[in-house]
Amino acid sequence: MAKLVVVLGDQLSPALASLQKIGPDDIILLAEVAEEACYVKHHKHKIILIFSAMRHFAATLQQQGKQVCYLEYNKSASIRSMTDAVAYALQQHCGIQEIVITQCGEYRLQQTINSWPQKFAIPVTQLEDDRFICSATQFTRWAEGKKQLRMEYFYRDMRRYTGLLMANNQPLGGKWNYDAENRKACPSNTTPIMPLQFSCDDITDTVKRLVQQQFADHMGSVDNFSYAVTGKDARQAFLHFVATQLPQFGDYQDAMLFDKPFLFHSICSVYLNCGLLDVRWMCNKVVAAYHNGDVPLNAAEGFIRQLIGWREYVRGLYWLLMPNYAEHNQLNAQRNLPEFYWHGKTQMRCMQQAISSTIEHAYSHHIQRLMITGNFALLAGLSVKQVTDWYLAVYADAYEWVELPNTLGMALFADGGVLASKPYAASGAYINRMSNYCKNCAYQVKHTTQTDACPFNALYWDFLHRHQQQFGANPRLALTFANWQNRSDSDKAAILAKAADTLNRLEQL
Ligand code: DLZ
Ligand code: SF4
Repeated sequence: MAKLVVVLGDQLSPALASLQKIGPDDIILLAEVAEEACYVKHHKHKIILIFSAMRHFAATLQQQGKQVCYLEYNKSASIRSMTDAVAYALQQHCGIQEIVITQCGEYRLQQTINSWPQKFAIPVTQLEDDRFICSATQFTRWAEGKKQLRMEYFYRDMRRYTGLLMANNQPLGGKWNYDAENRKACPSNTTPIMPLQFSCDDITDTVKRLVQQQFADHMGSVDNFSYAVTGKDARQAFLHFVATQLPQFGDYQDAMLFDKPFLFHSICSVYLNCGLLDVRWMCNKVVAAYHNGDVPLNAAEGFIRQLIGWREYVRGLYWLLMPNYAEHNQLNAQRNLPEFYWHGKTQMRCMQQAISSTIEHAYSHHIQRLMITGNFALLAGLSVKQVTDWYLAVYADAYEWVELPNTLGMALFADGGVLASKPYAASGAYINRMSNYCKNCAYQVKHTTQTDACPFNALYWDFLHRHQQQFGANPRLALTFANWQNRSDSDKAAILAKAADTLNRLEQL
């Protein structure tokens, strides 16, 4: 019985459930389609990465003797969606009696796939995506009956379940979490080793020309694309990270430095999230480096926490809470996203740095995403929909299962605290502590109401004042609110007036 095995652009793993037990008559379908390439305006590097990695992956399958139906992007073709692509493949290859697909990463597409049995009148088997360690069912079981779904407790269970960095069912070093040792500011003269860059082969060059022609108005330039597009190169990039950057990743996880967009970050989420890397393989390499004495515990634990903690947790939450999750807007944030999110031309040095790295590399690291662009969006009350669409479009590692909880929940507090116990709101003082941006900035980080005041400062107080009812009783914000209350009425009025003026002039910042 011949099957049509549909492989999506973020499922490029040889170990993918649907690619096991492929018979000689089975057809593997990969399709570059407008609907997937345009549901948000993806950064050019993201499209190059996915199309080129898909083409390399298909070539490897063909070399292994498998039958591949590969549809290259063609703007004028009638095949515009995955559903069109499946219809075409079924028409071209008679005798197919079943469609097989591994569960996809976005609710939007999942709904479409759910409509296939009726549409095509053949069975559609959807397999568990076992590239994640925690299945959706396991996560639901974990969440059952819990009042709060905190990452830390999920993470501890995942450590116990995987045995990673554990001995006798206890965490190595005696502590579960070395978060407090992940917050050092980085000396300005640090010269971190760059993530590996890769030159383009003929396949990538062809895709670059296609992207330049068809997606010219999307963010970024095709000229500086340098991501790995095969599993082999992605693994090399990760091993380079483990050997050269990981030892300092722990200390400087939350640090930011002017013109050092990667610092000690691996950027391997770009590869992991489209399937070029395998999470268990990565974890084992990190643990081995720790046991070899090559990386300290705070670095190994910090990285493992991202992989089996945060990553698996946000994915579990996404599938548990969708589709309602996407509709949350607890703080009623409605303001339009300023244009500088797209071009990066702003005098706020921190925002300029985070956005220019986004434009250049389809990447900025987690603290830039959370505490710079995310924090600004939170303080200014920018539209949740516009901000989440922006994050989904501009980052090469962004698919909705990971992007939505991180942006809507963590950065914007729009889920009302499902994910975070308090809003990640911060004034310029935090940014000044964790970066060297402020001394290169047109604004003065120590000023709040003056003409040259750092916009984050008045916006921060205004945010707290605006949402006093929501957060006033939060014990983690008690000191902050006491600080606000202790100010004189005239001080408060001046700060709120400055914030109102700043919000009126967002485009000019
Ligand atoms: C992101 C993306 C893009 C840009 N293009 C394609 C495509 O043409 N074909 C495809 O199969 N997948 C693509 N993807 C990734 C999908 O959007 C992704 O599989 C879904 O969002 C589910 O996570
Ligand atoms: Fe950002 Fe304010 Fe520092 Fe400028 S002074 S870099 S706007 S935090």
